[in-house]
Amino acid sequence: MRLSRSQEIFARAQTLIPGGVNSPVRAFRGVGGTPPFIARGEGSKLYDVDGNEYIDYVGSWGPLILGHRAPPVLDALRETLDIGTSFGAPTEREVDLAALICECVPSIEMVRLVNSGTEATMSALRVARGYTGRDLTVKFEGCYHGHVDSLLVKAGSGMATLGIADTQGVPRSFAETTLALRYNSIDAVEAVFAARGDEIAAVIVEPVAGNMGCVPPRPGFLQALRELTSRHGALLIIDEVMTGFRVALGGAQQLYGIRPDLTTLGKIVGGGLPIAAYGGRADIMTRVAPTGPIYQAGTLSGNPLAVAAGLAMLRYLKAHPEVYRRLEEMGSRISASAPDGITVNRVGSMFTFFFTAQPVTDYESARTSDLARFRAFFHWMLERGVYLAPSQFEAAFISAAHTDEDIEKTIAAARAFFARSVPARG
Ligand code: KE4
Repeated sequence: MRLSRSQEIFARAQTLIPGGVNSPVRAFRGVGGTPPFIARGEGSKLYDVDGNEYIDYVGSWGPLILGHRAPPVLDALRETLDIGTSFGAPTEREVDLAALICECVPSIEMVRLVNSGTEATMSALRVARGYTGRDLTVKFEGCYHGHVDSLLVKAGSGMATLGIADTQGVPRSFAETTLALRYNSIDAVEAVFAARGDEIAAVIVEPVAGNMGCVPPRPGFLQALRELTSRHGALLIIDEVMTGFRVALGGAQQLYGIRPDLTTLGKIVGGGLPIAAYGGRADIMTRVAPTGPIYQAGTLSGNPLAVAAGLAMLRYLKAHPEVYRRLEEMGSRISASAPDGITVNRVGSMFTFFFTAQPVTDYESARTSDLARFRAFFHWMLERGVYLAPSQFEAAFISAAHTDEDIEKTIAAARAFFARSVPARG
C-alpha cells in the first residue's frame, strides 16, 4: 500500500496545522503511521491521494449513514446552490427541518439548529443551568460530548485516544462543576444525587456510548437516570449526536423507551454538512433567546446548504425504514465474525472490536484492551483496504451503501488476522 503522496502532504500539513489535522483523532496518533489523505468518497468507499481504495467504516465519524455522495443529498445541494449559500435570515426550509426533527424524535417539541455537536451540548447545558438555576452537571467517564470546557472532564474520543485525562486551558472552577461518574453505574448516580441532588442542573449521557468504543447502556440504566433526574428536579439531556437517526429513526430514546427533557443531535441530522441541533420540552426551550433570557446564537445556524442536506437525509430515512433492517443484518454478520478473546459491542450499525476477553461496560473495562494488538489489527485491515476508526476508543459505522461483498471482504480480512495472531490478554 503506497502512501507516498499522503506522506508528502502530511509533512506539509504538520507545518501549518496542529498535528496536520483539523481534529486530533484523524492524526493516527492512536495507531501510528501516516493518515491517508483522502481524494474522494463514493458510496461505501474512500479513495486516497495515492490511489488506494478502502471500505469506509468511519463514515465521517457517523454522519454518512447513506454512504458518500448519497444521491438524495447531492440533488438537494445542487438545487440549493441555485438559490444561495447563506442568508443570515430565516428560511422556510429551516422550519421544515425543525418539523421533521420533532416528528422523528417526539420528545423534541421545539428545536434550535446549530453548527456542531459541541455547540449543541454546550447550549443544552446552558439551557439546563438557566432553567433550573443550578450549576452542577453529571457526565460519565469515557463519554464525549464535544470540546465544551466543562465537559472535557474524563472525556472519551480523542482525549481517550491521546491519553489526555483532563485538558489544559479549562479553569478549575469550570471542571469542578462537572461530576464524572462510571458509565452504567446506577449506584454512583444514586449516591451523587443523595449527596448533591439539589445542586445538579442536568445529567448528560450518551445513550449508547460511542466515544470509549461502543458501549450499550445496561438494562435499567437510562430509566434510572430518568427517574433520578425527575425526582430531584434536574434535567436529563440525552446526547444523540452519534446515535440520533443512527440506531433508529427516533434514536436511542426510541430504542430504549426514554423521554429526556433535552436531546442533542448532530452528524446524520446534517447529512454530512455542519449542522447539529438541541431541543426538547417547549416549556424549557421557550427560555432560549429571543423568547427567554438564555442566550445562544450562530452566524451560520440553519444554513441553507446544510439544512437542505439534512432534510434530504432525514426524508430518505423516514421513507425507507428498510435501511435500518439492512444495517442490522450487516452489523450482526460483522459482529459474529469476532473470535473468542475479542469482545464485540454493537448496537445496529455502530460497533467496536475490543481487544480484551472481558465484557466492556464502561471506560475502565474498555481500557483493559490490548492497544498494541488493536494497532496491529487496524493496520492489517487498512493494508487490506478496510478503513476502521484509528482508535480503540471509537465506534465503527456501517452505511446503507455497504454491500455484501464489502462485508464478506471485511470479515475475511479480520478472520485472517485472528487466525494468525495470539489471543488477547484478559
Ligand atoms: P462535534 O462538535 O464534533 O460535531 O460533536 C461533538 C460530539 C458530541 N456528542 C457526541 C456523542 C459525539 O460523538 C461528538 C463527536 N464525536 C467524535 C467522534 N467520536 C467526533 C470526531 C472528532 O472529534 O473528530
